[in-house]
Amino acid sequence: MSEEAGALGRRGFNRRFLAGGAVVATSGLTTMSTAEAAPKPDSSAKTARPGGEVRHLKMYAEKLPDGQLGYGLEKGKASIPGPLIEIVEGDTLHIEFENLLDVDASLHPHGVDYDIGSDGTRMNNSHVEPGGTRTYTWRTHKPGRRKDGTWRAGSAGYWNYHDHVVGTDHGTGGVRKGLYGGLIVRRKGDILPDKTFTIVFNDMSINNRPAHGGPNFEATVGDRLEVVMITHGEYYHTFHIHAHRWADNRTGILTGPDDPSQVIDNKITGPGDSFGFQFLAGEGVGAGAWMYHCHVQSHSDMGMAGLFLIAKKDGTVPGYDPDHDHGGDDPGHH
Ligand SMILES: [Cu+2]
Repeated sequence: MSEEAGALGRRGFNRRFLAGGAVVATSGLTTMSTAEAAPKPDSSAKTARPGGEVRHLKMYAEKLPDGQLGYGLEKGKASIPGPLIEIVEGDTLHIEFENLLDVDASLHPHGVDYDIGSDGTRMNNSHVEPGGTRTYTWRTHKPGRRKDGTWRAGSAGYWNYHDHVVGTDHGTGGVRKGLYGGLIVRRKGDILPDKTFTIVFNDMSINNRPAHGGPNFEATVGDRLEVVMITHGEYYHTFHIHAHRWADNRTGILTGPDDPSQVIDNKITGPGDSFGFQFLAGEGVGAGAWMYHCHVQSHSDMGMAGLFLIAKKDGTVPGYDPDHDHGGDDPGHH
């Protein structure tokens, strides 16, 4: 799709595999996924289609020009984070994974259902040798009542995938060098965002960028934004956004006036964690260069910060001073 090429050149945007099957920029058109009627009569938001489809995807692991490692949907187009994968409860996803590295690699998911052969570890011989290909199958299920009467959670959630083989049997070297990405499993009827951003605190970096080079994310006031927040590496962090809040539940959106979820703007997160949420850009506060950062003070001082550049309708961002923006601006660095 034409959006792909543009997305690759823009920092902070990673391509994603949409629930609807199309691959577009993360900044792209959620209208391309199959939307169905909104769940509430007074809602105009687009919502997730019913699950139950079988999808196919090709993924590659390869070395990036700077020596880091990435996953991509096409050869030569790997990124850090890897492509955002988005499916709906009930879907099955077959990923034909080709390893273009000169070492063993794999794809290991969190949150979804899979047979042992799709575990992506050396323990059960589900990794891929250099030059090799393997199809990993991820399944998902809807919530429902078990035979014993207990309630079984559905697969919906903000999850992640990563290598589990490079460097050590835990993929420590692969994760450190960038082999990770976001995985969203939606529930039928979930509200779809205008834009999704994947933010990964990996050791002391954000998305494996240099210190003080955290990615900035561009949006316009009123956009429905979605964050997939993942943590990897050695440290615990706290994720904070300025002037915006979210509900600490599955979606970040309160289900109604009686939803008991705590509304927060700061959340502790440790290695292997992932969560996500949606919010309206500039709601009640307007356009601006709104910071996000790790709130461990020494970590933010060491450069774990970036900006949501939320523009007015005319495209300007009040308070944005590029000279004071230590964010890495290099479009060539994915
Ligand atoms: Cu931190």
